[in-house]
Amino acid sequence: MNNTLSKIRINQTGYAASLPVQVAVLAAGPLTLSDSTGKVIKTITPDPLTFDEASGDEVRLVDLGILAEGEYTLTCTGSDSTSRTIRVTADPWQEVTNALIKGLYFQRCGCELEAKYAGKFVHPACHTAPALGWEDRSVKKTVTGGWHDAGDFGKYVGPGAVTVAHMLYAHILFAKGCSDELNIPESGNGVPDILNEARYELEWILKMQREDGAFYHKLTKDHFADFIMPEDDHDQEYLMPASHCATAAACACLALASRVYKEYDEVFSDRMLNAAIAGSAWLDANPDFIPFVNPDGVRTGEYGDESCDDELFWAACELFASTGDVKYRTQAEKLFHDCSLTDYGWEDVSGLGAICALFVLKEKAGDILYTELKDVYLQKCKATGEISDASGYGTALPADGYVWGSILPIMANSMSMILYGLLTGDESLLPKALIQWDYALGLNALDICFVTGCGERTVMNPHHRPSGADGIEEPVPGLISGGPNNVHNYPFIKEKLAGVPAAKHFVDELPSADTNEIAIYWNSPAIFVGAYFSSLCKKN
Ligand code: 9MR
Ligand code: ZN
Repeated sequence: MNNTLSKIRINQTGYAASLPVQVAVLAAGPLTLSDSTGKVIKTITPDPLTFDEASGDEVRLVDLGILAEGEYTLTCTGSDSTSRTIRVTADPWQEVTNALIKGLYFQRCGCELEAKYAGKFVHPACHTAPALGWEDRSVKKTVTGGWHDAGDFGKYVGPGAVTVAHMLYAHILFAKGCSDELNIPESGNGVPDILNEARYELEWILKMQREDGAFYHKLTKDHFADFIMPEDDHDQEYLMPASHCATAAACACLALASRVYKEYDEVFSDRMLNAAIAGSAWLDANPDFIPFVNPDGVRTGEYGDESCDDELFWAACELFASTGDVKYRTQAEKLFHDCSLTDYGWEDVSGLGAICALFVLKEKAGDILYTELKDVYLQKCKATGEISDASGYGTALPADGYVWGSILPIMANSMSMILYGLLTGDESLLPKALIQWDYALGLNALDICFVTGCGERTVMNPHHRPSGADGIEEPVPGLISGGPNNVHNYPFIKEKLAGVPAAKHFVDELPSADTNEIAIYWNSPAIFVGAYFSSLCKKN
């Protein structure tokens, strides 16, 4: 990677001819924009640089407006003269959106990744041995399939459920931006590939249900593997204890999926709805919430959660939408006031319930879940826009918000701003929603494109076992790095990055799971955002 950071930060995958071209500039001089013939078409009088707390940079955001298709040069004249090429095309982001969806194919467990789909990133089937119950070793079950969660080979129900939900809602709301064929084994079967890929996880989630309706929290070994290929990881996998949060998230996701797949496969759709209803009955019969903690001797991802109310809220909304049974609406109404409504990640899924209420149930949701919820929701979306305004780079994250996987709240805030526009018809937050997408692809304090295989300066050494172990220089493509984190770091990162500001607390180094891991549920909100902006770029 070229190590000199340009003073002009851009979306490295290009810009759309129908949407504002926004860049960040770290140099004070006047700007000129010239077209491919060298003719200056715009001169911009500079606003002063402002101090950006998250990065420590003096920076200004520049909106170049809507530009016709073509290649431009943006030059900052003056003592610190600098320039950068800007490419504008009609539909620039379908490729990266497709890559992000295909990234999940590369996470498939339990099957061979064949050259005709995986190119050079092939590997034989992995993790095919039966799993044992952690608590009851007499339980022996074949639970193959699903996606590896992240840089590790674990498979976790809650994170899998939110990943699938982001993909299904992208399909429901912006099908035009996520309907391409992706060259996966199911391609051409008459079902959109985004749904084919999500089904790979759904089939696994179904296998994670116990006979009494509860869902096991996760399927992992007792420790993380070394940096080996998945097919070389032969240690025993265990079905870890069931949990309330995993059960509620699985119910929600399966109830949602039962509606989406109905037109393609009614039997599969019914299986999912029945599983969701059985899971919900288990939750009703076991109302005392017990947070999941790793059993003694288990060191894989915990995905613990202090509350399940958000999972229960989401499940109630989806079950009401799929069954029409008002008991679920009553449950959701009771829970809604305690929900954030604008979080969409594994820990707080209440935003997915809000999407269900606002975009699926609509008036059917009634006064509380529609009218009242919409008011609260829209106010929160607006506040997200204010966070973006306060950042020198337009990033919708406060300086103290750079947590492990900061890409998630950034993409989540973009989702909220997009949905605000859809609900109100007011497009004032759209440029800010777009800056978050630009952030992921290079408009940031690190001048880095966080999606592997894309952009001029891209992540090369993600914390991802196959990328580290396959002997291929480039990482597996289409995976998004968690990005800067200065809240919860490994000691060696703390030491190495002492004094480095939050938005730059990142190293593109394989051992740094805390800043540079990839995860399925970081890919998926980016898929949602990418599918939306790609849908806007389609002519009809
Ligand atoms: O995404 C999780 C993040 O929010 C937590 O702070 C972090 C530390 O507990 O764990 C992250 O999740 C990891 C999981 O535990 C195991 N698989 C890889 C995940 C991504 O780093
Ligand atoms: Zn595997």
